[in-house]
Amino acid sequence: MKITLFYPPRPGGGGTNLVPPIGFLYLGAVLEKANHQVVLLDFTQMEKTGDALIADVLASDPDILMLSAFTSDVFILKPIVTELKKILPNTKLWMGGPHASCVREKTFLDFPELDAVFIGEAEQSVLEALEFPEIPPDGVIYSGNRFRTTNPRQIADLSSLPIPAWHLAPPEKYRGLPNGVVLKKLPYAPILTTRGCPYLCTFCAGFRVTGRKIRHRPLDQVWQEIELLVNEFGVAEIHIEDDNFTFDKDYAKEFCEIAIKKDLPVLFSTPNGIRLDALDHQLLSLMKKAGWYVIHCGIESGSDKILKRIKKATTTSKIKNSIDQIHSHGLPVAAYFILGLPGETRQDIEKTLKFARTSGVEWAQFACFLPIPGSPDGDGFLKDNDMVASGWQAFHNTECPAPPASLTAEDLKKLQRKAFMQFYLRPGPMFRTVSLLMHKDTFLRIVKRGFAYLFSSNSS
Ligand code: B12
Repeated sequence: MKITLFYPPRPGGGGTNLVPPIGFLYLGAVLEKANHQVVLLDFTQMEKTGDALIADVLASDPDILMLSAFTSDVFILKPIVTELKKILPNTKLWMGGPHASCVREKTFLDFPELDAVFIGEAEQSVLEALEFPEIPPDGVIYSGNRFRTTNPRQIADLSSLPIPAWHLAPPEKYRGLPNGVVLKKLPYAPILTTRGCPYLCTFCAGFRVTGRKIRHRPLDQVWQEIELLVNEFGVAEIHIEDDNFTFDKDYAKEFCEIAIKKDLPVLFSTPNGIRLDALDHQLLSLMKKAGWYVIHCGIESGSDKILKRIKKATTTSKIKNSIDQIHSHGLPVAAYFILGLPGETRQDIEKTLKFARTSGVEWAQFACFLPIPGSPDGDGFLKDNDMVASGWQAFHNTECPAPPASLTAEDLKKLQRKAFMQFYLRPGPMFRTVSLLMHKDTFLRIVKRGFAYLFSSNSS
């Protein structure tokens, strides 16, 4: 069969991360192994819309068009899918990925044109659906509400998966805005070493895709992929995008020991953020020797009351100790904070701003809370807000769709601007930023992202 993997465009940039679509590269690999003809059209990095986009899809002449979307992509994807159904009436339209996994059967409310919706990891279910087209596999809903079970699928044994089909998305093409606050070398490539996270953070819906149980890829397979990326694709920096890379410290330590032994010309980063309480001196020392040059972490809030409410399972004093521990290894810290979490007051947010400045972190990113469907906090918001009717536009990642009761979206945007200004308009962060700006690629990336976060709206 001819299968086209389709990732929608993100017009306007809007601070979005342009990262090779890891999930599609896994799907591409299993489909090619089963002798299907696969084309990947990743419009996030092609900057094509309208007729040019449609022409590319038509040229790929698919039997099945596989669509992937974050919730933030839905408002852009809706009219495209309507158009594609008109011009490709005989092509099957399947959707999977974060949005479909989070809203499940409700995906059809926005996309009645779809033939099937896949929930969770889909490497096995796509093969089953191709082999037995009449019977919906577990974790798949066919149009007309036909399904066997709707529990998300997860691959129990990650060693059964092939190396992702990197030839479909050569890292050299991804030079836009990568994930993470800082990046040293291009080209970079994201990889997964584990899937799943057992923590219960109320703002996160990752478990809807990859579940609560951590599964590990065998390290020899992970290193086979890294060697392919470095030797065949010239990758200079590897981004581990796991849900929780350091959950199993022994595994993370062994990863680093192999890196030190192999000594490839490549740097490492975990731009998704790792849990600070998962670190110890031995692991940090190994990470530094292996090629980590910064530690990204999700701190989220500087208020203990809020950390408790979001079930982050840590405290500000533990976080501060971990930051000091990281610094004792000569590594800088890049921290992610969320502003406007449910129940927050202006005072709580001010605590976060202050913690960002006083905790000693070198880099900080402040995002407005997003009520992600499928997460406990998101489901609360969606009960009272009909997003299908309003078209999901408010989920664009530069918007503040769900400010806490005591604040407006505009208040939150102002606090976000204040957070960036107060943090970066200080000698240390300013010096670090200027040093980064000396590099042309980095300059353009940072200016673009800064503008997107501070000033853009999704209509830009
Ligand atoms: C790495 C990551 C990213 C990376 C890279 C993602 C990429 N290009 O692949 C980057 C940095 C780009 C990213 C960005 C964002 N992310 Co993110 N991200 C993740 C993370 C931690 C892991 C993704 C991953 O690799 N999963 C594992 C792979 C195997 O899964 P997958 O890519 O989804 O693909 C599998 C299935 O979904 C399925 N599948 C996917 N597509 C399709 C299509 C078809 C047809 C079929 C059949 C199957 C299928 O099969 C694949 C193989 O099993 C997840 C958490 C998670 N556990 O998923 C959050 C997650 C997906 N991200 C999330 C969010 C909110 C965001 C941002 C909006 C954050 C922000 N505010 O900016 C942005 C959105 C993108 C943008 N506009 O910039 C949410 C998504 C919720 C939602 N409903 O949309 C998640 C679930 C985390 C959370 N906090 O809840 N993210």
